[in-house]
Amino acid sequence: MTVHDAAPVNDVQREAYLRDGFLVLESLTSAAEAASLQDVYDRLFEPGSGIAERDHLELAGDPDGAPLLPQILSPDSYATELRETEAYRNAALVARSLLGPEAVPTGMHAIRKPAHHGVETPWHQDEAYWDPARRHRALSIWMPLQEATEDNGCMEFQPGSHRLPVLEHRLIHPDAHGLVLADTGAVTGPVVCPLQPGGATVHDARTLHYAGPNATSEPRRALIMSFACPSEPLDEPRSFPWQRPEWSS
Ligand SMILES: O=C(O)CCC(=O)C(=O)O
Repeated sequence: MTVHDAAPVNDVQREAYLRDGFLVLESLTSAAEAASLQDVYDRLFEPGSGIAERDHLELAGDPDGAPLLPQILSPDSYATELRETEAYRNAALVARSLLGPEAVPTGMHAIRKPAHHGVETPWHQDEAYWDPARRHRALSIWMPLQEATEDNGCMEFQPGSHRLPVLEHRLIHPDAHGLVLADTGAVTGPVVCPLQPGGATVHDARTLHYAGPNATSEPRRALIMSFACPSEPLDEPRSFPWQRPEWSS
């Protein structure tokens, strides 16, 4: 493990994160721990696993068809093992090191790209999903439970895009829950970030990011751990007309 209590992220890594809006961590936890979470993670996505309807979303496809990009919100409420990990403890240290001591966990989610037909997660900014009337200082730590490659849908980031405002988004599909950037003109030089098991990426709430389709014969499992400082009201609230009405209820 390369993360230590006193210095979870070194100065070079912090500078890179502030400059680029993302960071690759070769070792958030051990490969063994990442692999040990696969079974419990997969069970959550099985029919009848008891996930509440509001927490089991399809991001991309026709909800009546085969899941293309299924997401589970708060998977750690259903499988508390996901919280009792070195990865989560280290993720909190990394988040506090980058955002400051006031950063707190704001939830986990899981996105599983099924073998062969898991589709792309299109370019977007996470903040496009959030309350437009508030200022957000937040990041997400994306940890695959197996190797992540360009073939199975590893993360890609546009360096420096965290300095952009929230750009216009739209729904990927009228019946689905995922957002896509309306115009990908700001994606000028994406950096592809393959990872070995145990590694993770960190990205700012405004960093443009993407993950390709899964063309392999194994599912691509990603656990995303999010952290934020308390949000504050904006003097001039924004409008995000692409959001679904239920997001603000
Ligand atoms: O796992 C994926 O496919 C995309 C993840 C993502 O968009 C995120 O972590 O914000």
